[in-house]
Amino acid sequence: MGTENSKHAPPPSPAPLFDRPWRTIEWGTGKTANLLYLKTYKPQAEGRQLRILLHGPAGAGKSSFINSVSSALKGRICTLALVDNTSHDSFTTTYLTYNIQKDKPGTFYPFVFNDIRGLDPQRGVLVDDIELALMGHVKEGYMFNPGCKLSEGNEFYNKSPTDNDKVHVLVCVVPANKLSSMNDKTVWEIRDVRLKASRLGIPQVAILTNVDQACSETKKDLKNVYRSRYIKEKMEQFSANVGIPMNCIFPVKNYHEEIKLNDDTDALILSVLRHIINYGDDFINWKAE
Ligand SMILES: Nc1nc2c(ncn2[C@@H]2O[C@H](COP(=O)(O)OP(=O)(O)OP(=O)(O)O)[C@@H](O)[C@H]2O)c(=O)[nH]1
Ligand SMILES: [Mg+2]
Repeated sequence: MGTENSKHAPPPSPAPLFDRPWRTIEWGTGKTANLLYLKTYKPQAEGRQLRILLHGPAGAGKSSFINSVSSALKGRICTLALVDNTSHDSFTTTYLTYNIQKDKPGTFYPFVFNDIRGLDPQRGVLVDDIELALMGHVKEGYMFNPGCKLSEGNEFYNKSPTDNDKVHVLVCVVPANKLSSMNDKTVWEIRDVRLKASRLGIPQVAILTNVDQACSETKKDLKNVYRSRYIKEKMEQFSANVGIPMNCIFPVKNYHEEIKLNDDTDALILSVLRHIINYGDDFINWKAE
């Protein structure tokens, strides 16, 4: 009878964690090498800066990522970009550039972040406006209008963008814990933005936030993030849906409730940031050739 039952028993579910991480990073104090690299990074051409544009669904953690990067670089929790805890419309509505100050007053990192209104099936940023931002046509302080694209006659339309106004890396931010329930229109728009950026030659990276919410093993210990079967599946699913290759997709846990830094959280954020900077640097050097 035992044999009869076992014939119909479902196959055992795979263990939530792989035996070994499928991607390696330096955890804990191993972040020091990345920190040094980022603190000393300088684009080859004098006066150049890298512009990194974050986009993605409303509430995905775009503003929190800017704060997490700034915190990891400064060595203390920072709240540069305003974050909201209620999930309705996009909280960020305006096009704003975030500069991160270096240790010495008046000095800044040569990379900046742009925060943008979130994608949303009803009241989200228009894909056409994201394309204008990629090309450097959107001026600082523009309040996105979900009903109508920024027109050339508008005072916030930058008619002659400089190289520094243009975007050098596009980062798509999506929450790992809500990927399965993401609206079809949003997935389609992410793909559309990707195609538009590709036509401009702009490198693209995706960040999967909220890995702590998506996987309990990762919540217990962030070092499990590259051992988590679930997180890897989510990354593969996102890659298949929007076409971004796996080596350009990175899981992240943002600082969201902490008042003190954590070495592992920093290590993951700084390793992602180093990849973003490298992709952007390759792009500006390629454009300069
Ligand atoms: N647990 C957890 N919460 C996060 C993480 N990232 C962001 N959050 C929380 O998610 C909520 C939304 O984060 P925001 O950074 O405001 O998201 P956003 O993409 O800027 O949202 P909009 O500006 O509204 O489009 C906030 O309550 C954050 O604290 C994360 O990695 N883990
Ligand atoms: Mg925001």
